[in-house]
Amino acid sequence: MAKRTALLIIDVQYDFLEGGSLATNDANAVIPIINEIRNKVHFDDVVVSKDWHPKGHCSFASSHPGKALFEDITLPDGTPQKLWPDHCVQGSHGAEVHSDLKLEPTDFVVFKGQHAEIDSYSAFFDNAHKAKTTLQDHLQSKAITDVIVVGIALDYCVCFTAMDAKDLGYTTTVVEDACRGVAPESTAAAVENMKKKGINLIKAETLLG
Ligand code: VGL
Ligand code: ZN
Repeated sequence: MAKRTALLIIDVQYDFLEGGSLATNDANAVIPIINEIRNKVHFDDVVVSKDWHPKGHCSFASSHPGKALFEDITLPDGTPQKLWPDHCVQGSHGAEVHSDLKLEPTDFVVFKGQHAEIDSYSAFFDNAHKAKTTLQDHLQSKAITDVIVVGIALDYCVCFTAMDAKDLGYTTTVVEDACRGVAPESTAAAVENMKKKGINLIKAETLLG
């Protein structure tokens, strides 16, 4: 099968960037790196994911009176859930992709986390692995064999997306310096888990050099 590569740009939305409700440290630094990768490397397909929650989403601490921010709970269906500040509410400014990120009309936008009762860190499946997004059908329609994953957050949505991509049979690469994580410990653990799974972790210079 001919190698065909997609760039997956994960959740570069205002709420995860500096000043956002769930800002990750130094997050805006990924934007020029991702833009440079796009400018210098040819991709057969580019996908932009958006965390896209309804008001009152089950991942919001505000939806669980008596529970604390960042607490780990179990949802009624048994799925583990960390409780986040309200973020990426459908139609809000915080849910928009940063205007400095270079986008093209041909980019494929995938929405995730739209269902009130289940979260979706991965751009492929919800956290219970019950429902899929539009991403896998899209990549298959483009005969994609390889994915390169960048964006936010390395320890959550980037990691979950890369793990699912690998399970689905894609040759999977994460550009570590084109990502930022929520917390150092979970980021280090995510990197180890991805390496163990056979996901390639590289630096942007490997693509750009
Ligand atoms: C994310 C926490 C909650 C992410 C999304 O994009 O990594 N993290 N929702
Ligand atoms: Zn979210």
